Amino acid sequence: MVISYIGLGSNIARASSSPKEQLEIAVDAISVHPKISLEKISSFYQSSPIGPKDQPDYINAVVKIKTDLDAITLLRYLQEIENNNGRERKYRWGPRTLDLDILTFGDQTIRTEYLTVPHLEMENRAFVLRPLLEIDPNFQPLSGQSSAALLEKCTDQGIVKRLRGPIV
Ligand code: A4P
Ligand code: MG
Repeated sequence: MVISYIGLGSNIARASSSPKEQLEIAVDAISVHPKISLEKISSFYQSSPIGPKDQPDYINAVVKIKTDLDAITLLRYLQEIENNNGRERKYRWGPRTLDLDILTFGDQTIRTEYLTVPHLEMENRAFVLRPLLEIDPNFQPLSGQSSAALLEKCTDQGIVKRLRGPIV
């Protein structure tokens, strides 16, 4: 069993699902996999877009799972959930109905064409750090810097609201 953290994000609605509902659907889909056990879900956070600014605010969250899957199989499953929820890949860091990123996978370092773990940007992003530290205050940043120092560096990233997470 490996512990993995997954980052969730959405900033465009799909049919009748708001970004918040898209995240709830994704959490459900992650939790029903027979080889995934959902351990923790953070609150949902509203954040300004990082990257191109001409897109709506995001809703972000982080979940902690335990799994028997290997990393690439987990990635494929997450991509299947994205695709089932109307994900289109138009341009890097552009708006999306659903984005699921593997932040960490046990203590593994993976650098392949399809998968980079730990996620390269995770320690620079308040929308990852805030929910991650909410569910695991003792999380040790892999860069060796303190989580407080990392958060301090991204205070200007406009986390504007904290929404209640899904009821589980
Ligand atoms: N890939 C490599 N490593 C991973 C990983 N650890 N987890 C590959 C998931 N996928 C990984 O991803 C492109 C390819 O990355 C995949 O085919 C997979 O093989 P994508 O989801 O299609 O494209 P993307 O999301 O546009 O690229 P990227 O680099 O994953 O973007 P990010 O880093 O996810 O950033 N602002 C706010 N406030 N909140 C957000 O959630 N998200 C982004 C997207 C930009 N700005 C944001 C937010
Ligand atoms: Mg992504």
